[in-house]
Amino acid sequence: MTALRYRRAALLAGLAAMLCLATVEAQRPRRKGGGPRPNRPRMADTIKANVYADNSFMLWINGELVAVDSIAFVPHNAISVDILPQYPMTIAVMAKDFSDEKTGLEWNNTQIGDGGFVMKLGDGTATNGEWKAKKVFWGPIDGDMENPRTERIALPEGWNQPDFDDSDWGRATVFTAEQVRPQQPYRDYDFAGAEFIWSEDLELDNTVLFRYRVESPPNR
Ligand SMILES: [Ca+2]
Ligand SMILES: [Ca+2]
Repeated sequence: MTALRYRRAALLAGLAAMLCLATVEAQRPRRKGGGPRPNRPRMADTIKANVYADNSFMLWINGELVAVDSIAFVPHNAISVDILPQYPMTIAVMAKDFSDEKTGLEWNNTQIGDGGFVMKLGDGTATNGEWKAKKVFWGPIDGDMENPRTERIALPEGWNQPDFDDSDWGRATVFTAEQVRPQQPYRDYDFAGAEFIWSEDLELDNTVLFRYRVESPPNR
């Protein structure tokens, strides 16, 4: 091969390589606005949230609804969902003891039912007396089953959002498992270290809001 031929062949090979690189580059998916690709959340980044409520609940994480108890009344089911934690993390829960809207009673107005809520996250966060609680529906007032009356207050605006000011809410009251008497699904999931909470009255407070803020991953 002459020197000229050799240089021409090298030039062609170089051009082909550049063309190939350009094609690969053109095929690479691009993000709008360019810039480095953000780290996509992976399943490995998620943690389990185990939740049990007597009788039902809705759960918001950082202002987004992530779980709704699919069975409103009986049986009391436990739910385990994957959530993507981002800290600081605000947990907001609406928990409901099943009760008639007008009387606060259950089972065709024949008895006063009780509530109870427990939750444990894979990062170690668990319900306890540090959580904030606010009752928004309660009755029968004074436990009066002869003349049952209930009271309800409007949900505070933005109560389930991270920036909501819950400083005037009280702390949750802790109850023992013996008091709440959870059904079997409670024992099918890991709730070790988590405590049953409610507002002050396990029987008469029927709809309760909870809030808890996790500043950083407790396990790390
Ligand atoms: Ca009740
Ligand atoms: Ca109940």
